[in-house]
Amino acid sequence: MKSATKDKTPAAFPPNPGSEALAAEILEVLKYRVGKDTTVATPYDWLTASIKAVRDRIIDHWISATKEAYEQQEKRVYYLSLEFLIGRLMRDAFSNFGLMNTVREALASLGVDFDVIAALEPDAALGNGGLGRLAACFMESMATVDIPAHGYGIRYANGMFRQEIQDGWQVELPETWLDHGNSWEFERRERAFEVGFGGSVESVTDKEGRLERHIWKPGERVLAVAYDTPVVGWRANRVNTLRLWSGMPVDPILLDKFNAGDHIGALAESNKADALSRVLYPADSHMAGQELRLRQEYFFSSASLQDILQRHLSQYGELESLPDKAAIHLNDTHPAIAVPELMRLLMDVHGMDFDRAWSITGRTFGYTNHTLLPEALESWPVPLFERLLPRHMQLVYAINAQVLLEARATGRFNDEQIARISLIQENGDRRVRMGNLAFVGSHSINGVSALHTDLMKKTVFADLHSLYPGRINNKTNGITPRRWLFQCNAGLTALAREAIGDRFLDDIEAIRDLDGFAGDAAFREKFAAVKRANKVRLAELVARRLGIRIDPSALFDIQIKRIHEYKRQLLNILEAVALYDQIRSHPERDWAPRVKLFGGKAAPSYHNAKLIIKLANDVARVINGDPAVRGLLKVVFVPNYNVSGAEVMMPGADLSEQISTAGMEASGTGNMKFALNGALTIGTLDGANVEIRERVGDDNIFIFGLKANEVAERRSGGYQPRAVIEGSPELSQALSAISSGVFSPGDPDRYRDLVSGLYDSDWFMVAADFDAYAAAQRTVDDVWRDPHDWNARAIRNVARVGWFSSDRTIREYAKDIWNVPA
Ligand code: 26Q
Repeated sequence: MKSATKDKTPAAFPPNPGSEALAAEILEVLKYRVGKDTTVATPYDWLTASIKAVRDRIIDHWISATKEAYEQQEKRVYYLSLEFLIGRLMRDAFSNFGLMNTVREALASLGVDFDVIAALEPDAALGNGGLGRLAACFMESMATVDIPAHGYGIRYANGMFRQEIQDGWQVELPETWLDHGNSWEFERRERAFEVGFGGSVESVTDKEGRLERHIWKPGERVLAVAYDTPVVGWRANRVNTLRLWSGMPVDPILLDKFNAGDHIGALAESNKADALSRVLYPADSHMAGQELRLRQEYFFSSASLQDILQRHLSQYGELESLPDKAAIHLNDTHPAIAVPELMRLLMDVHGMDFDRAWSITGRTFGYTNHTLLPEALESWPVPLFERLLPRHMQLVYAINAQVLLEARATGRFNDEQIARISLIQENGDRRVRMGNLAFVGSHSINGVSALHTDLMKKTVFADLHSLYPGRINNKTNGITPRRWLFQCNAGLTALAREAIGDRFLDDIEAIRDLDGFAGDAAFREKFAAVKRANKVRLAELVARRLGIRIDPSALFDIQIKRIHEYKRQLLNILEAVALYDQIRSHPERDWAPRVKLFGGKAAPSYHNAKLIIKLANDVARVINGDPAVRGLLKVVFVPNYNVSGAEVMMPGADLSEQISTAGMEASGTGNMKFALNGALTIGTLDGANVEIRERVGDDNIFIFGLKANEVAERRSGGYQPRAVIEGSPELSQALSAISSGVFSPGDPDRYRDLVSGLYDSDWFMVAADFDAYAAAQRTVDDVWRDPHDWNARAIRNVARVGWFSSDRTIREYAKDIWNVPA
C-alpha cells in the first residue's frame, strides 16, 4: 500500500545535457525530422526542431509515469473539460525541465534567438476564459504534485477567435492554430471510438418476456480519434496526458452514394464528423442551445468514458472497482451527459442492473460549478435531447424517478421544492437541467471560492443541498506559479531567489518570506526596478501593436478579462470619463498620471459587450487626443487578449481591476495572477477577492462597493438607479457626455440604449457603486504618490498570495474529492 501522502522527491531537475549537447540534438532533429539544413531553415523550422528536441526528452518521463501508474495500480484522475486554454507550451516545457538557459545558449550558438522563435508558437486557445485556463493550470499542477491524471477534451481545429479592432469595433476572425502543424501532439489512430447519435432504442426481453436490456441503435455514427499532448510538471516530476478528440467519419466517403452520382451526399458524413471538432463555442456566460454544442458535449464525453472503461477493464477485468481506481471530474456541466452515458455503458453494454450502475456512477463522478448566472446554467429542450440521445433520455427519466422517490420519502419537500429538485424543468418548455443531472450523479459538488460555494448552497442548489447535505464543498481556485510567476516574470523570480533563496520554487507558499522585505528600502528599490522593466516591456507591446506611447512611470491600471456586463468594464470606463472631466476642469490639481488598459473578447452574439468595446475605443480616442489632458490619463484597448498577452500584461500592472457586481463572479483567477506579480487590487467583495483580502490584509487592497447580500437587498427593495445617478454629479456628467455624443460625434445615438439601461434598470449596480468606486480610485492615487508605501504594499501582495497556487487547490481536490495521494 502506498501512503496517503507522497514522499517528497528531492527538489532537482532531470540531468541537464549542457548547451552543446542540446544544440546537437536540435540540429539532428532539424535535419532528420524537419528535413532541413541550417542554411535554409526558417524560424518556424527552428521552432519545430526545438519543440521536438524537448519533446523527445519528455517521452521517457511520460512512458515511465504511465508504466508506474499501471504497475502500482494507482488510482487515476480523469478531468473532463470542453475547454483547455493552454496557450504556448514551449517555455512551459523547457522551464519545467530546467532547460531554459541551456536551450537559449544552445540556440544562440546556432545563431538563433530563442525569444524570436518562441513568439512564433501559436497559442493553443482551446478555451474561452477562466474555466478553460483553470483546466490548463490544473493539468500542470496535477503533473507537479504527482497525480496520475488524464485531461479529456476536444481538439478544436479553430479555437477561440482572433479579435481585431476595426474602427473601434470587435471583428472576429478564425484562429487557425494548426496551420503550421502541431509539434506537441501525437496522433493515436488506434485509439478511436465510435460515438452514435439519434436512431432508436430496442428493448430485449428474455424467454419469460421480462425486460433484459436496452439496445440503442444510433442513426448516425462518427469516430473520435485521440491526439495526445504531454503535460510536464515542475522539475519534470511527472508527465501526464492531455487527450483531445477529433471527429472523423466512420466511412470517409460513402462509396455507394458516390457511385450513384451523389458526390455531395457522399461527403455528408465526413462533414458532420468534421463539424464536431471544428470550432469552440465562443460564449462563456450564455447558454445558446445550439444542437451542435450538445453533440460536442456527448461526442467527447462518450469517447472519454469508452477510453476510461477500456483502460480499466484491460487492467482489472471488471468494473465494480471503477470508483476505487478512477475519479472522473466534470468541469462544469459541459460534460454532464457523461452521467447517463456511464449508466448506459454499464447497463446496456456491460450488463449491470440500474442500482449497481447508479452506485458506481455516483462514487466515480465529481462536479465543479463555475457560475450562478441563470442565463449560463445549461439546460436542453427535451425534444432535442430525445431526438439526439434517445437512450440517454430514458436514463435521465429513470434517474429522475429514483431521485424524486428519495426526495419524497424524506417527507421534507413540498411540490415546489420537488419541482426544483427534478432533472426536468416543467414550466414553459420542458428542459433537461444539466446542473441537477451533474449534481445527483456525483458524490462531490464544489464551488470555486468560499463566497460562491456559500451562494450555491443558498440559491441554485438549495433544495438539492438539503436533500444531499454534505455533498457541496468549496475548492477555492488557484493558478500555477510556474507559468504565472517563474515564466512570465523572470525578473521578480530572480529577485525573490536572491532575497529568500529557492524554497519558494517548490513550495510557493514559502514566498511569504518576502513579507519582511517590504520594510527594506534597498529591496523596495530593486522590486520597483523589476516592475519598471516589466512595464517597459508592456509599453513596447502597446507601441508595437497600436502605435500608442504610454509612459512606464504612470500608474498602469489594467482590466483584462472577458467583456461582460457583470464584470463591469462599463464602470471602469465611466470612471475614466469622469476623471477626464475632472482633469479638464481642475488642471491645477496634482493628478497622478494613469494609463487605463483594457483587454478582452466579447461573445460574438453579445450586443452590449461589443458596444462596451466600442465605447472603450471611442473614449480612448477622445481622451488620448485631447491636449488638455497633458498625458495625465491614457486609455488603451489592447486587441486580442489571450494567454500570451496575459503573460506580458500581468507582470506590467500596478493596479488590478476586479470590480464585478458582488455575488456574480464565481471566483476570478486573473485577480490571483495580478497579485502574485505585485499589483494592488481595486475590487468588490466578490469571488476570490474576499479571500485575497483575508490574506493580503485590508491595508493592501482597495475594497469598495456593495456586498453580495446588499446587492440582493437592493434588487428586491425597489432599487431606483435614476435617483442614484441624479444624486451623483460626476456620474450624471459622465453619462450625459456619453449620451450627447462627445465620444461618438458621428453617431450621437450610439450609446443611447446602453445609458438608458443604467437609468431604467441597472441590473449590475453600476450606478449604485459608482461613487464608492471613484472614491477608491482617489485613494489609489494618494497611495501611488508615495512610492515607498506603494511598493511595500505591492511586495506584501506578492508575499501573501502563495496560497492561491493551483498546487494547493489540486491537493485539496485530491484529498477531499478524488481520494488520491498527492
Ligand atoms: C455553456 C453552454 C453552451 C455554450 C457555452 C457554455 C459555456 C461555456 C463556457 C458556459 C460557461 C463557460 C465558461 C465559464 C467560465 O469561464 N467561468 C469562470 O470560471 C472561472 C474558473 O472557475 C472563475 O474564476 C470565473 O469566476 C468564472 O466566471
